[in-house]
Amino acid sequence: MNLGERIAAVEAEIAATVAADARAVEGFRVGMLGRNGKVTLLLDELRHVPKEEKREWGQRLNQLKQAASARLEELKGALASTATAQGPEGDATRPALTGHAGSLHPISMVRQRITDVFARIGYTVSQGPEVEDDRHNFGALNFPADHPARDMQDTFFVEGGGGELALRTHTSSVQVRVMENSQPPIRTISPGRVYRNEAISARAHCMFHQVEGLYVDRGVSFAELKGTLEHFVRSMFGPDMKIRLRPSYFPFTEPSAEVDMSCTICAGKGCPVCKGSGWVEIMGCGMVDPAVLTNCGIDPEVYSGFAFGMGVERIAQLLYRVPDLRLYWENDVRFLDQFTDGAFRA
Ligand code: 2U9
Repeated sequence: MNLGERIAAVEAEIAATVAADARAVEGFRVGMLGRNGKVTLLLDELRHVPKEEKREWGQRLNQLKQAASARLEELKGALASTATAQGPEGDATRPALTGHAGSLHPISMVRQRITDVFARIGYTVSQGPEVEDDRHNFGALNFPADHPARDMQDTFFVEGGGGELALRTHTSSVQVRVMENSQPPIRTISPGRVYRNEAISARAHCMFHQVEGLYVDRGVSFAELKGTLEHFVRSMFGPDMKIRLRPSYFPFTEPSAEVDMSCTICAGKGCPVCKGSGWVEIMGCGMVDPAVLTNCGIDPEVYSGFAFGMGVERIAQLLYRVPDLRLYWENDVRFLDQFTDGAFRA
């Protein structure tokens, strides 16, 4: 390499140098400007340059020395500001930076609260697969072969599953598995994600979270179902809440009911949210159909049971007045931060 190329190589090295700590900065200083540093050695070469070229090379080498000195100051400056911001080498009295620690998603928070209410009254928590077979999602739960839920338009079928495998449309499938594998008394809830082939809007999503509950034992009654749900609603929303049950239909429960509670916005007086009725719908429930018990290996002559199901997004919406379901999954910190103690604002 001639002198010009060597100068260019050292210039490039100076520009590319970074230093993570004080040792690296000192290494740069010694390696470039020390007695045997690259810049110093190049400056020495000026002695061997022909007289008529000395002025030109002298200028270039001086520029190189200035570049090395300027970079050294930059590296020192960068190190000083990081130390002040982060470490004890800087200002040790500064409060520690809390950073972006994040926080639980509101749906996780509400799912946990729901789970806690039932855990305190003796319910276990059951989990199961999100990709389910036809028997656990539909067949054992009394869905007839031509039920619309089994249609491609309502359910996401898994490619290659031969029409047998689908994303679960409810977590009742988990409770079928519990009943298949154990005998009463059974008291369990199954929280989890479920999927339905819906157009996404303010009121519907193709994925949401459910908590379903199941209680099977000798002599379980509808009155106990109502008492349990009243306890749940009062634990979640406050001791003055009332519930009412309206007759409904589900393939897996008989009789079945929709559960309403006092409107959280107007406390039952009537407002736009409850459309003037004073009631808002929060969940469904019913007595487990004897055919479902039989399908799952439990004798309906000996045992009876109740079941209920709710959407976690719906419960969170009523707790926090969330106007649009899509907000939950957009990951906009302006929305999420309202459920934290300011974790994202650190
Ligand atoms: C078994 C037998 C019966 C669970 C039940 C409902 C009523 C219900 C909906 C509420 C809103 C689903 O999330 S939602 O769209 N659920 O209305 N779920 S009874 O019944 C069962 C569960 C398991 C073995």
